[in-house]
Amino acid sequence: MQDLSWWQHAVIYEIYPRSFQDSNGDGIGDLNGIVSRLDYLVRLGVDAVWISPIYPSPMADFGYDVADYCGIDPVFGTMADFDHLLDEVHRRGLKMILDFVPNHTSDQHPWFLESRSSRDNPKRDWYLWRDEPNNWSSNFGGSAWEWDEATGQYYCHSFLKQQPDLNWRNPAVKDAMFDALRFWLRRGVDGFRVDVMWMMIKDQQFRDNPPNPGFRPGQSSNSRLLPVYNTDRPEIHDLVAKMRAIVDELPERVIIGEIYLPVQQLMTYYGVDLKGANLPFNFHLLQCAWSAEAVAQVISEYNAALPEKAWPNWVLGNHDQARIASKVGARQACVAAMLLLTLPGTLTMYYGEELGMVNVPIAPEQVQDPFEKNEPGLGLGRDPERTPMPWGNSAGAGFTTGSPWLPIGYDIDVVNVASLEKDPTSILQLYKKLIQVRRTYRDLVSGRLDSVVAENGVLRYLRRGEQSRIFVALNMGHESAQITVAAGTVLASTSLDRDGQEIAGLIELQGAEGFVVELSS
Ligand code: TEU
Ligand code: CA
Repeated sequence: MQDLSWWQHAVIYEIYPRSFQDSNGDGIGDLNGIVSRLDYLVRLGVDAVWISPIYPSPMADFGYDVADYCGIDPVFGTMADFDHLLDEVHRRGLKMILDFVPNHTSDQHPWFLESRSSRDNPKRDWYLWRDEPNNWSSNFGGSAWEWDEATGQYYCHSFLKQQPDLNWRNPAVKDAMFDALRFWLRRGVDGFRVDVMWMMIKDQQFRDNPPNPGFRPGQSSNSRLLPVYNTDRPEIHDLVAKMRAIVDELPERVIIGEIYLPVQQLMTYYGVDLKGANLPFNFHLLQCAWSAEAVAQVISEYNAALPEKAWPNWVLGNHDQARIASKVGARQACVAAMLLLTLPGTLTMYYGEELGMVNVPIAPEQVQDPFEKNEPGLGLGRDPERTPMPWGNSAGAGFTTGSPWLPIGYDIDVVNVASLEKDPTSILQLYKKLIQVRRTYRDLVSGRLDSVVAENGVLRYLRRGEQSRIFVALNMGHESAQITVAAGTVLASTSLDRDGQEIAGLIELQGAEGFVVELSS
């Protein structure tokens, strides 16, 4: 256990900074706000925070359009505020992971302003300019190519037209971006989550993408084509290895790749000799159906595909995905918590997950997300999962004294930190309990995962290492179900009422009940 890096046994907590805590009443979360809530994160028991982008940005995509990789947007604070936050994070024994957005910049980044100023500008080739567009589409709808009247060419944007894609084949781009990584590493950050890692390099010949035979109306328009030539290109792996080498210039740093790919392709991002991403994000739990069979399948498939010595990781939600409690319901959200916190490797939680926070309905006039604005009415918008963290049940939910940038949930009388911290049987207490159990029983982090079985709506599996053998049973259905358990002691149960019980033999699990048992032998 001692030889694990911090990031291997970490529970990482994603903070969407606009929505975590506002400190100055402008209705938008900020760095000083995060500082004021760090003690809560310590009580919760997480090990690291990943903060979505805080760099200067016109906010066309709420920070994923970066106008300066080495600064702080005034809406979030100053560089001094950042240094203070980093100190306060480290003083509490926590780690800080920043979001790095290498695929594209803002169209207001000085590099792009230069690039589009003329065809012979030295930075022209820093972006992807073409005389003719191909058929590639933007993730946010429409063509990936935008006509530039002044210079008579098209530029490529995988997302908004305000997010032009960088040309990662240009050595000067690599140098400039690697310098940005080093800037933050030297300031003391502990790692990076790399935005759309699998999209960074495109086909050199810009070949057209083939149609997607699986496309169905109602899906985003980008799904009409298979992203064969603009994502997951073979050249990406050299680039990821180079980024990893830079992060490894300092000890104990981590690089996490945001990658939405099938399991086999995902695994290639660990790199040759595991010299790629430390953690290619595993999003397979948030894409599968919520049934014992489907989850058993995902766990087994991922476990089997993991390269030798590659470190696993699991995710239940993020700022682009419907909240887990909305997908599976309040009771199953507790089962999901137990599932996540008993799986091997590094875990990532999304802020509010520990409260059972749900998606908040967004009225048309409240929409902020450009994805929803571009492709309205398909349920693609991401505002519902980005609403303010409810700290209390006052008007601004303890999030702001002003008017929040997105509406606050209608359920905050019940779903708020202050109330849930007082309630001994709340989902928040369950999260705290499970995180503590994971800290105590390190075999839950690094032990083997096997005997994964789905039966009668119950998912069960074993975790075992040198110190312990731990049995997990999760009733993913609504009906009660019987299971047989070898003799052991309950370490945690979703209803928080079996803890410490000695059990053996035939046990009745209520609907949506789960428990973690340390087996006696
Ligand atoms: O997301 C990439 C990505 O794949 C998403 O666009 C996803 O497909 C979509 O949100 C539907 O779920 C990253 C960031 O996480 C996202 O917030 C940014 O908008 C995007 O990149 C562009 O930087
Ligand atoms: Ca603010």
